[in-house]
Amino acid sequence: MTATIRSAEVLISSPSRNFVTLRLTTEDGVVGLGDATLNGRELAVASYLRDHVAPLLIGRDAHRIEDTWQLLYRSAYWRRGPVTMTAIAAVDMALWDIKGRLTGLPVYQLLGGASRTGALVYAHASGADLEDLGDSVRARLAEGYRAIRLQVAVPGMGSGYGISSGRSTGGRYAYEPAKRAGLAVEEGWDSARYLRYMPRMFEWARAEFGPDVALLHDAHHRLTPMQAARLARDLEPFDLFWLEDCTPAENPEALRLVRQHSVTPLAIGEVMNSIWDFAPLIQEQLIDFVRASVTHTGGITHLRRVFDLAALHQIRSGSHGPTDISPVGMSAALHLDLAIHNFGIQEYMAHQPLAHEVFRTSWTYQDGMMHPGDEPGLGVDYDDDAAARFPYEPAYLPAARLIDGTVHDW
Ligand code: GCO
Ligand code: MG
Repeated sequence: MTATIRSAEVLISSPSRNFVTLRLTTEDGVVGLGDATLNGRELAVASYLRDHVAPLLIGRDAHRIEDTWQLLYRSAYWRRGPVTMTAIAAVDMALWDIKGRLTGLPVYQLLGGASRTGALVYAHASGADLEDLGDSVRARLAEGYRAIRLQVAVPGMGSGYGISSGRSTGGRYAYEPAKRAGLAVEEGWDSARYLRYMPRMFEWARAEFGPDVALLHDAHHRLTPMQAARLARDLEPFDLFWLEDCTPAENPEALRLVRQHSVTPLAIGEVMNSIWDFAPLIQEQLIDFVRASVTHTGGITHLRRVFDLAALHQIRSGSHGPTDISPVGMSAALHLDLAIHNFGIQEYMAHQPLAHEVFRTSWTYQDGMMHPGDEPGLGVDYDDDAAARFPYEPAYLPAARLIDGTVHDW
């Protein structure tokens, strides 16, 4: 049984934001889609795929997922890194999609079948101040979410990470990380004000919304190890589901220090991309959730391996699901969420309606849970006519500067 790959196309479209999609087609016309979107660096992955990977795929058997993964990883010689691992991820997803379509099974069935009825997802709420944030949280609660990430502008700083510009009025699609206007927008940052304000925000949130809703927060890599330890300790009374990226992920020693001072659960990893990055954090029990995306971590094949390693240490999954993961990547994440045993939570930032004109998905949302659907493969179709209406537009992630002008982590 073989399914020979006939073509490998790299599709770039921008329905509200940029997405890079790999489409593999077999000799028999079976199509598989993979997400290759690397926010703000989209064309680098597109070139890697078009110029260096596509020629290797033509004529190969689409059924050989593991073999293709190992070939692309090992034969490039230059290993890991976001561009390489995103390109490999796109191929891997597309091959799982093809296998599903060929067998008539949704990918989660190929991964061992459902371990649960649906995946708990968390939504985003943000605000220019607590009143504005309150509106945003109430809107998410009314939509049925049981887990919500809270971000608020810090008084005196005027902004903060993850806040939409202007009042959100509870709007669903208010915050978008990459900005289309020119080169990187620069935002201000003041760790001292932030550290003073976050415990007040969570104290307010628990008083306002009670103990049951799961609350999350993303510090977005901005704190020193001791600042992160202080924040994790100060937030303990408010029982966070997790504190995300409290320090830059590439420094495991920082997390040792945070662990010495706090039991607030930690999630790390959206900027990492391989099991080798996660292994020390997992094996030393420095994190509670693997915060990675299928799209940037070598696809379903590789991320599953990371989750399996995490399972040995009772660490759970917390897949990245911002708008810069395309509906193809989001769907792949949902199939994995359903299949693995050590599922924790799935981020669902929700794409703009325009994105769904290009990507037709079969996933469903109900009462704070999502299900990938039972269509064969990943369950996503790509509409070329719709995509043609939304050509690529350069967009960049912001930069952050401290009050004295020093560039800081965004
Ligand atoms: C998150 C993330 C994102 C990133 C974005 C960068 O937790 O959802 O931090 O919002 O900033 O994915 O491209
Ligand atoms: Mg994050």
